[in-house]
Amino acid sequence: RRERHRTMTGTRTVIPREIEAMRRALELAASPGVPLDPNPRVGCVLLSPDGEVVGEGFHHGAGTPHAEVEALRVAGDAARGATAVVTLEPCDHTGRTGPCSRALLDAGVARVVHAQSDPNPVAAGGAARLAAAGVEVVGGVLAAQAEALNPHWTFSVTHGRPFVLWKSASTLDGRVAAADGTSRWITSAASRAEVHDLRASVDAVVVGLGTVLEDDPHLAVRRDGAVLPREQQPLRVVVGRRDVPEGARVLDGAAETLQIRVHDPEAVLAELHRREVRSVLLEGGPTLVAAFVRAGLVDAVRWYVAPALLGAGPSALGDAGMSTIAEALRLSVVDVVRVGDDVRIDARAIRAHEEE
Ligand code: AOF
Ligand code: ZN
Repeated sequence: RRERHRTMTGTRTVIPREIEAMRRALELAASPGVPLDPNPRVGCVLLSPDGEVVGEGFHHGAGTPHAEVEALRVAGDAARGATAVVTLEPCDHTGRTGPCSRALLDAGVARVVHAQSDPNPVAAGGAARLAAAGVEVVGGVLAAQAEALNPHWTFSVTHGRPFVLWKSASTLDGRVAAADGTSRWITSAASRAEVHDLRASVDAVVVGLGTVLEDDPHLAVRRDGAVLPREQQPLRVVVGRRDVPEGARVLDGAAETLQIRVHDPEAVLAELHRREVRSVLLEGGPTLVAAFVRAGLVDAVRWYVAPALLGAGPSALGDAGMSTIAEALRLSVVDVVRVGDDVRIDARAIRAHEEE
């Protein structure tokens, strides 16, 4: 069975052996223990002209060799005339390391089969460079699987800002605290434990200064009661002009903390993008979240609903500039799950251009 895939230069055929190698490259890219960092997960398999695997490699994180370079090192002379099967279009730039396009050419690789095209404007162009040098290039093979390995990275290099996930927890009647301000333990222990995994899955956790002043949150990731090591913690970000009070728990050194002294969400995200933050978890409060919603900068929502009623008390979202039902921010539900006694809802924002 021969599968056809679109390339930059028309349609070319990919042999089953190459698809199999791409599956292996995807597996390599997803190797456990690879830290989530500013760079994508990438895997590479080198096939000799008769289809033997002569080298394998994957990227271990920013500053280390790219997947292709790893595989070329393993293959040595066997790379001459080989086919490189790689989950991301080879890069064409000198960043923390050199261009993979050049490394593949120098090694005498004859053919490149890649999955996702590199959406990073800084690094892209490898396919064109290789094709211009006479290498056969086929792109788009299992591209959706490759993209799914790096959703936040793909989003952020495509949009020039981090992916924004807003997390909240409320009673069934939408209260995030009681009228007297008490808000601890609205949701069950199971939901609260999950929030730590959610934090561990992003590069930064963002709150407004008001939330720091009112709730004094720690914002560090804990597992089984123990705070994870500092280098595994997402960046804690406090947005607001006034100083964070001395003794606030976010200043305790368990994780790095950054204060951004502007209110404009665009400026906040621009600063985080500059620091190569690919994803942020927005954890309140209502004023900061309202500013993000107003600016169209909430991409997804994770909500825990506790089966409780309060009847009074604040809601999760402040005035986001919507005064009539037609202006509501509409979400599309991705997943609904029971967690302990609570219901967890995952939804993503529907952008104007996605509506019929
Ligand atoms: C590849 N193979 O294994 C990876 C690529 O800072 P640098 O030099 O590591 O470059 C990072 C960019 O290079 C990254 O954003 C992405 O566009 C590309 N990563 N490219 O050919 C790899 N990790
Ligand atoms: Zn590279």
